[in-house]
Amino acid sequence: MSIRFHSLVVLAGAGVLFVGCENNPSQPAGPSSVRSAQSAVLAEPAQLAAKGASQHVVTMFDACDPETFDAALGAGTCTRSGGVRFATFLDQLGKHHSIGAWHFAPPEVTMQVGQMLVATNRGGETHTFTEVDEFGGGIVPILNQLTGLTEVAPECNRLAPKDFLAPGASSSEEEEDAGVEKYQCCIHPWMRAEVRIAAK
Ligand SMILES: [Cu+2]
Repeated sequence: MSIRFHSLVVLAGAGVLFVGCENNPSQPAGPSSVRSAQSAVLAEPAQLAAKGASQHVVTMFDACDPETFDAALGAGTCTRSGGVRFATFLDQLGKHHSIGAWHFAPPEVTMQVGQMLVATNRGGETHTFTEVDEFGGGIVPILNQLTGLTEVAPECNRLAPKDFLAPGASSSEEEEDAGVEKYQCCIHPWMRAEVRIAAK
């Protein structure tokens, strides 16, 4: 099987690459009305401690191999050392519809109204931590195809540049409403977390 990439669009400032495949051109993400959490500026632990808020952290992991990911997607795509080669990544995705090294940990969080939810990228690639009504595909058509997530989560089409979390970056928000929230990566849509928020 050969997969040809013909369009690479660099999102300025976010260091993220969108990959379009020839049957399914990628759609640019619109900047408007992002309802998800991720916009907030990184909250330093000291600031949180000062506010007296307790925080729950979801860590975003991947295992990209810089040499092969950068060769396929552009320099700077992957900033960790070693890992899963790009061809293996695509092959595994096609076979299993997900690849476990790319994940949110923990996948389930239980917390209370008034507490902080923090997402931190400890991988080598850019990820998003996007609240969605229902889990679905993301913004990279080839990854949607390989995972079988052909129905794109609409929230992923409304991302702003600040929603893209580069390696080392975090986002945080204070949870204000009780309920269950779903979060996914809009690049790697099998990366998911469910957050249960109890009333105070
Ligand atoms: Cu991701």
